[in-house]
Amino acid sequence: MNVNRRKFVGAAGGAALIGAASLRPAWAAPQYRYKYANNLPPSHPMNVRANEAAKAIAKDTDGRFELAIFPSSQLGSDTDTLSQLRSGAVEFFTLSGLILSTLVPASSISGIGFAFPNYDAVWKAMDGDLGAYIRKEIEGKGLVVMDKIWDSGFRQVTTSNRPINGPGDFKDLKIRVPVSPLWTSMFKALGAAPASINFNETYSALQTKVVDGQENPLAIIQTAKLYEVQKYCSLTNHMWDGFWFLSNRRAWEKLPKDVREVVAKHINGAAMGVRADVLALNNDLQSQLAKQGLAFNTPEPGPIRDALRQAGFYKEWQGKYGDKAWGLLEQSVGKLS
Ligand code: X2X
Repeated sequence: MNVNRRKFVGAAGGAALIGAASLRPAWAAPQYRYKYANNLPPSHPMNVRANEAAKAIAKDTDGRFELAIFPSSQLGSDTDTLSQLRSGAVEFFTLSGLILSTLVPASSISGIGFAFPNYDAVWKAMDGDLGAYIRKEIEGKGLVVMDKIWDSGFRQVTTSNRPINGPGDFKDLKIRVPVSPLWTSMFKALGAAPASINFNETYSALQTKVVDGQENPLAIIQTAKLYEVQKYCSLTNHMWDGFWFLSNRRAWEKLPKDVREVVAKHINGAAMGVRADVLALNNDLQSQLAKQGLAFNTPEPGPIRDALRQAGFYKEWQGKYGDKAWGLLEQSVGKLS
């Protein structure tokens, strides 16, 4: 009896030294269950890669941390979800830097029209000094942001009534844009009539002809089935867009350091997966979307860009962002205005 008892105490004492985590039975509920909200359908690489990350995080934290994913704006529009993120009702959210600019003005600079000629320039800026500057501004507003921005892609214009062959075709076009001053400003500068509408209301706004057009990367036009309610797709590549993976600060700081490291590692890993997936999709989807009924054309970007310049678009936004931020952008892409 005595021997057994001593053995038992010894074993338990030893286990206690190893730490509570390793004593967690496999069936125990997660200690942390954090909600991750986003605006895209489950089939978009964003959600495919987030699901992979969630599995890897559960495994590497021995089930202590669960990433509960809510795609398709299930928890609310982007505008609502940003408020919920700030209050802590939602712990994680991926949001376009352009929409985030309603809180962090500098974060829309990556969406300046025709700023990035290609992906090399995008990653040089966003994984480099410009991205670091924007992340600092985001942290300054009390949010936590992961290092690697998730790719959305270069954006293309779709409409139900006409192709865009040159800047003149934007005249009075009723086009849905996300809720962001930069987007509105850019399409006004092109002579269009932009309407700010959250993504979760975009399909129905197109279907009911509240607006005639919208603009998004092909991977979103495909996965959100926007081709069902649009006829033309003009490959304007007029701006690049990406999603910052954001966290509520209190929720993030509540996590033990080892859990934080595992989460950050797999979230940044997912970002790199999304970049590869979106690149492949945006290259491959044109023929599929053409079969689904979209009529494609490729306008010259030069005249559209000139129209922006003549409208004073670049000068205006350079003034808003200030010379420091503008200089960091031009460091990656060359002179813009
Ligand atoms: O709202 C959009 O168009 C989308 C899905 O591209 C963004 O999140 C900016």
